[in-house]
Amino acid sequence: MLRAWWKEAVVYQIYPQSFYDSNGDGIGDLQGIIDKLDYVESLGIDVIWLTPIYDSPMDDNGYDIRDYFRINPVYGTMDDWKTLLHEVHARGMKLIMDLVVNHTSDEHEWFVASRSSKENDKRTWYIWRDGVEGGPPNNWMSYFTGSAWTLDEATDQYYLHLFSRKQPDLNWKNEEVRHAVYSMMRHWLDLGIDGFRMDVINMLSKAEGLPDAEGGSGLQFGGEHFLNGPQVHDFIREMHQEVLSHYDVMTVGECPGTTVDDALLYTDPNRRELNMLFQFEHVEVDFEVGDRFKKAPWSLVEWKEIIEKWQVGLQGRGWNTTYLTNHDQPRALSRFGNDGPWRKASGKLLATLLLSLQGTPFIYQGEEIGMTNANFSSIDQFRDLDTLNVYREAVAAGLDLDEIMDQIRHRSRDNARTPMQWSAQRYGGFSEHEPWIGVNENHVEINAQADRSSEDGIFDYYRRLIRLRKSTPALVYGRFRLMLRDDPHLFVYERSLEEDAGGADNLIVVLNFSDGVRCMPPISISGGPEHEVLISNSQRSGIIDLAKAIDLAPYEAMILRVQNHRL
Ligand code: TEU
Ligand code: CA
Repeated sequence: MLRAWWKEAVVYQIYPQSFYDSNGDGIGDLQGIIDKLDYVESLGIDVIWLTPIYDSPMDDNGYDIRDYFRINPVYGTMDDWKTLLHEVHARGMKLIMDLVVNHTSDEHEWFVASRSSKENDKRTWYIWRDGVEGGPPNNWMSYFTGSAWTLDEATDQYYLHLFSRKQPDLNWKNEEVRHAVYSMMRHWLDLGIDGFRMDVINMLSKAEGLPDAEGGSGLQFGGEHFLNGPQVHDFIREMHQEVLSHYDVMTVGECPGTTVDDALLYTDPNRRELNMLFQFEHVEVDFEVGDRFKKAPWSLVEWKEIIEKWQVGLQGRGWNTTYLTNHDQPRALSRFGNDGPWRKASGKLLATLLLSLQGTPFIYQGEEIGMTNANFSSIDQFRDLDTLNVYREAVAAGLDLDEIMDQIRHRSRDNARTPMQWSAQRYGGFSEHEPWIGVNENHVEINAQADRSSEDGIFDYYRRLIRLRKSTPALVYGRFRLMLRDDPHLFVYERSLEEDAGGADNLIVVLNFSDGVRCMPPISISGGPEHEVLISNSQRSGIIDLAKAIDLAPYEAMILRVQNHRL
């Protein structure tokens, strides 16, 4: 398999407003990130992904960009940003920026011009249509609830917004729009950044004629007409040719509603589109069909199947990311692990999974110290517009609010957006001032300082895992093979690298996804039964004989290497 630096990299995602506040206004900022770069470096990180820090009215926390060339003053200045980039590079790390070009803010000068009159030369930069029978042009729904269309009084036409009404969709069919985006990308690349994370990049192309959606369920109603739409690959290949091919950078496309086959189109290197993508199947395993806020039970067997499908499907052809959470998802520990008595063990178990699959791993801030869901009780503690819209709709519909609050507490994006817990101090050591969103009360026990000074810290386990991944090509490039497929508690797989790929290696990853002691039956492996423990979240070490059954402790995790394999 083709080797590449971005396949071997470990990425750390920073959500700036919640990372570290350097000037005491309650909001994280660029200087705050600079102050914590040593921390990030000490984890063993190669690449930092910064979510949007551009000028924005902050309707959707910066995913509504007013000016692509300016920094939101709340985060600092362009000079601060340049210092940040310099300091990241000085530590041997790289920086990738968020590219949000499916939509802009409605306050972006392009949209201000576009909405001013039907004759304006920016009119066709966005998607405007006449209403139909006194209503919107079609029945598509915004991801944040309600119609995807808003009527603009000035010209009596509707504009399309797949997200909030303050996030109008750009018209990618317009060549001028595409070239304006490309030149903006070149601007940032020429400043020295190392790549882009591309927001909902698979939504750029909308179906011809913008037809009504049929049916009426699905995560984003109408999605069949704009997820992986007809021209999306043409657009991305053009972007590659015009911009990306001229730089040695990494690209990761955020692609909700994408199948393995779609993913191959985006990431097969011969097609010259993207390096890797974020797919969502494994983080939607507990969604109720048609209602993403409703919690459905998830089973490990189903989860393993999804992960296997992606591991095997892209193997040797495309490339993927591995992530368990981000700024849009609940905390992985609360969701797939156990944030009660087994917090540390299950935090390490999830780390073991994250860093032992094929695909570039993305760690989300706080994951490395075992942060949990926000545990908010009242709706006024929430800030996310999506959450607030869902609540408002439920109130309007007269639904059972206790039930809605229960769903929100599990699902809200704010679960991942509470401030980073640095210490047991007031406000978790994140700020001197009351933060823009509440700090989790458990910061008194769960914080970076406590974790790093304890004997069995999660941070240190991540660090060791990252080091192991770096020194073990099989963890990056090895072939994935699922074992014990039907076991409801154990997630066991092999990662193996053949001799011809530059040294054979055979690893087994063993994960007990349950709070009980589980017996792993004997497994037979071509390399023989003797296995050396490379890393473990328990006391286990030395040689293990897999020809015998083994009792695994609750949430036990380990990576083993076949012994008699000659390197
Ligand atoms: O998110 C797009 C999006 O809809 C998914 O991430 C969604 O949350 C997921 O499918 C749920 O499983 C991106 C940004 O990450 C998000 O923060 C923005 O709000 C959104 O685009 C609009 O820019
Ligand atoms: Ca600040």
